[in-house]
Amino acid sequence: MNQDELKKAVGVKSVDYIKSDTVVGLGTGSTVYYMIEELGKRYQSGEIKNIVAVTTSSRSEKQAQSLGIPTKDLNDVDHIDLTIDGADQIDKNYQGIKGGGAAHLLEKMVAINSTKNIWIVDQSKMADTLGSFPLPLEVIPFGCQKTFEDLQKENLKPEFRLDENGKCVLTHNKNYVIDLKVGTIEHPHLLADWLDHQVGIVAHGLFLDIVNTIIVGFEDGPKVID
Ligand code: ABF
Repeated sequence: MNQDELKKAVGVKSVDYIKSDTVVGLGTGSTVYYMIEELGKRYQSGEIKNIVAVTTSSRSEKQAQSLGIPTKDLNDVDHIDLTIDGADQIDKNYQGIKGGGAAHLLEKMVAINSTKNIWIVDQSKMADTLGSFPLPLEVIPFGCQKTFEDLQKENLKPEFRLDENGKCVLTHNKNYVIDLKVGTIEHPHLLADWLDHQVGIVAHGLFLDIVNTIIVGFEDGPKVID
């Protein structure tokens, strides 16, 4: 199986966890794309009924709506039963880095408001320690050079994420993204705590102690880690 087939296999499998009469958080990314596609099929066939989706990006919102899945804003639901999302890297303690798609602020808000979180990944995302995947930060444009310098002083190896025209990538909320290319994150909780206290940083991509179940795509089929 190629990487895309592994993503599809976990995306399809994860829909088994979505029950009728629930509020579902829909993540973002190429693996989640397959999950939403499968959810659309089962919703249209009536196998899954009466769900409402809270999405983490306009991409996922458009895809869900195009399949007839009703969506609501996070403000308009009183809870989310289950969110299914992708991840960029997961370590041996099941902590994760997300935000390669620059959607981690919305993803984190949806995740922390969810009773249960499932991540769906192909096997290449599993690692011993986090950090070989650059850690994304969403930063406020105002004073971003100061924020950048503070990150440099901490030796966190920041780089602004640029688009193909050399302009700063903009998030859903028109903020910038800085990627930290630290190599190895020995102490994710300490780093998360420090980043949480930097005023110009709106959200970092460390998702710690959030996930309940991980579905990993291997050659011989998806494996569920609870
Ligand atoms: C998102 O999807 C992320 O936070 C992460 O960046 C990404 C993983 O995408 P893919 O499934 O395309 O590898 O949820």
